[in-house]
Amino acid sequence: SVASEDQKFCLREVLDTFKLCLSENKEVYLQQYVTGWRGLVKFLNSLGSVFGFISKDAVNKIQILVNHLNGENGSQYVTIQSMVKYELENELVDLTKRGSHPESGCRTLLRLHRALRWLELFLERLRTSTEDSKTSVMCSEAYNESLAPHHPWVVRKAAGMAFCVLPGRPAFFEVMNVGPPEQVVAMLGEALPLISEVYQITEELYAQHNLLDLP
Ligand code: 1PX
Repeated sequence: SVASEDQKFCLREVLDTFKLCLSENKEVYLQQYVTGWRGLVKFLNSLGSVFGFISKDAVNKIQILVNHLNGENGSQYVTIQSMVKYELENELVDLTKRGSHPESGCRTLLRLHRALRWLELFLERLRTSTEDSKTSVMCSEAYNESLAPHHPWVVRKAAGMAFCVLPGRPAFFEVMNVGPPEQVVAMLGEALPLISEVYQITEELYAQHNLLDLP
């Protein structure tokens, strides 16, 4: 039935939401960015409870951004660009050490932004992988090149342990629910340039404002 198809998880739809993030003049809509992350978390949850500590942190950060979006200054949070401008002009960001703004949109989004780089690297490896490639290896390589340098030892250790129980490539492709492997590869080929663009635009914005190391 239509209803049961609705509930079926499909990664294509999740990755499509990142397409909707980009405005005509290449700004990034926060609402769509958050929606994209919600879908990814749903996917992560479907992989099992071992990933609970990861999705819990992601949900936490998503919720902080949603609160900003729904807050009384929500109109300042329409795009990542407007958020950065608003929070900086109003001194709502802890720039050098943690202080009175531990939940700024800027520092919170930075964590998801780094995780988006992990996603980009992991999906690119999946796209170019062969039948006997190991998801755990692709995942940890992507992690080491993106998030790991920002995480303390204990988090890196826990992440490494979780990666070890990732399903193998065939089962992983199944859960993605996109179709046969050729279709997964094609879908990734279409989705990746957009994820990459959202990442690059955010990266440049943060670099311009010296926000890449926010505590
Ligand atoms: C087909 C592929 C789709 C896969 C979708 C998977 C979505 C993954 C979502 C990961 C979101 C991770 C957000 C992490 C943010 C973060 O870096 N937080 C740390 C710093 O925050 P703080 O507020 O303290 O400055 C925080 O310490 C994090 C703790 C949790 C552990 C984070 C490990 C991240 C591993 C990412 C790889 C996910 C592996 C999924 C396997 C498919």
